[in-house]
Amino acid sequence: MANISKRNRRREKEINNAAKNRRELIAARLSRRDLMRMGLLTSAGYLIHKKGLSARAQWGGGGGGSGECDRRWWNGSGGNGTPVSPPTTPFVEPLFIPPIAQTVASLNPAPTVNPNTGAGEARTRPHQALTTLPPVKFYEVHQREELLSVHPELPLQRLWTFNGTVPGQTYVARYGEPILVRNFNDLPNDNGGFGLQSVSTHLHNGHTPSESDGFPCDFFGQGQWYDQHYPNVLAGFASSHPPNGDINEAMSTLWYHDHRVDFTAQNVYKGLAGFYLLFNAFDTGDETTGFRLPSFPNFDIPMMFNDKNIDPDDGLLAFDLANRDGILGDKFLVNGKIQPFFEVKRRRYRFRWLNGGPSRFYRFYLTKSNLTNHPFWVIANDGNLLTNPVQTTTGVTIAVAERMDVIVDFSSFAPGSIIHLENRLEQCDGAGPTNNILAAGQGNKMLEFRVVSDTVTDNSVDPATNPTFYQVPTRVTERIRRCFEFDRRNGQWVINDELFDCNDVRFKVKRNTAEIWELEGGFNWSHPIHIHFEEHQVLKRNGQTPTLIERGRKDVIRLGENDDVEIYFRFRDFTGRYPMHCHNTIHEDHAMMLRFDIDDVGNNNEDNCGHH
Ligand SMILES: [Cu+2]
Repeated sequence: MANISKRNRRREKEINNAAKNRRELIAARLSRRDLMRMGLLTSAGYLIHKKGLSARAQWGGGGGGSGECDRRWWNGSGGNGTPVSPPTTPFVEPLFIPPIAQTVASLNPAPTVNPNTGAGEARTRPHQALTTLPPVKFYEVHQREELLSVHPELPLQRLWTFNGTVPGQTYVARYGEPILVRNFNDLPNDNGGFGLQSVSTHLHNGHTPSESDGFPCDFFGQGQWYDQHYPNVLAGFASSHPPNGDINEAMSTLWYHDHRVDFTAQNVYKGLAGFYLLFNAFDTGDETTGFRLPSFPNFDIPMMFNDKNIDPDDGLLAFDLANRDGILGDKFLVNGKIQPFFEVKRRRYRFRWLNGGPSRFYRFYLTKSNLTNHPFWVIANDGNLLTNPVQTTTGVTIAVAERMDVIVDFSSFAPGSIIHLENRLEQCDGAGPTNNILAAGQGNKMLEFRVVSDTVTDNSVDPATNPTFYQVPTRVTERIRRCFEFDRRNGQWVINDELFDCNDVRFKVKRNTAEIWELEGGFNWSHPIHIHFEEHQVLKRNGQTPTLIERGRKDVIRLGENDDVEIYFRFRDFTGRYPMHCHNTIHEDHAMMLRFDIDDVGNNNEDNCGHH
């Protein structure tokens, strides 16, 4: 920073001032729609620059595609005028492992089928399956503020937590064991700069009845609570595969996160996310049984990745509402800590990698100290276990909300070896990655693995022996084909030209039927699209058979520039409302999402393929 010219210093000041002004708007809890109404946004969706809101507009620059990253300093670390975060020393703190959620003996008042509004419950619809799939475990979770450290060289942060930690407590669930979570909103009156004290908690990838799904418009306020019933059943249990469901629909790495309409990005950025792991008789959590995957919790480690910005003035987490394209941070967090280290023994580990957002795409490599790649095995994507492990020496890409379970074997390393988990995917702004792969050592180092000398046994399966996990579920003829274009209109984000509206049922799916959807991406933007309730199979990507990693089941589909993807679904067992949305949480809030309902009639809306 020694050779920065005076002009650059002035520019840096402008960026900081503009960011400060924007933060005041954010602290006022104005949504994008409020800003539009107040005339503070241009028709293209940028904040007006007259009042010193948009550093980007003043400069006239802005990150846009490859080559622009060289100019990143001009636009701030995250592009779009975000100030550069203060420096922090990497790899000084151990990886934080979120605690396992503990049950309570009972809940008082006892859960009821109908919403217990008299006692403060915010649910609006009765439970569909509380009596047929009665919960055998009960949890009580309080969403509350906690002062937490993201790095020892930064002040404590006022984060929003589930029971006190970021990520929140990890649920360890089993198929055949329904649970009920009583979720309290105990968030404080002062939001500390950003975040809305109104929440809806979604269990991402759950085959969950609608009223417990965490639909974005099922939000609830401070002092209220909401009972969420997670049946932990395999899809098809009450339809195609009675009574236990289709084993080939088994899931393993789920996560939960806030999904409050219009405010998801802020609330998740503030900390409201955690893991939910599902085990069964095959994926047992014990490496001597079933598929013999590395034992939980010692050798089976969930890792949530986030990139965030820190205000250089006060060292506190900064959220930039104006950054409508998507927020890129210049600080990289694993399980809530900036660049931690993790000591590993000389054996195999299962890592459950989750891109927690808000907007960045990653491509992860394991970089050895001689700058060569350590190969690893991908055993699961977000649709969970693949048919067979897939080895990679060229990394693995993870879009927001995607998960990749990998097996890494450290047995060939000498004690004292250092390996870095490195993101080498170049991305200059929220629009999406450039798809340039940076050279080893030139990317973002997320985490440092330190190999320790302890002797250790390893009873886990060797992926090189090509074990078989689940088959891709068999298909039935689809009832209908629907088509969706994901695009940008007037600075907002639309699906088939429309913004999200809680009450607008865009189409109805007939329960227990199959559908094929065609999803089409727009020019110059990447969108990780998530559809709630049932996993899909990717039939075709741009007319081609998808890769081995994408071929099985998925719950997030990556739509790159002008991509055309065909996916297949069944919608079984439960009814109600669900969303499809972009999981770049900034796009989602502004308002690339739609509502569809599952009922026993269905309709044929949005089937006008090729005529948008
Ligand atoms: Cu998007």
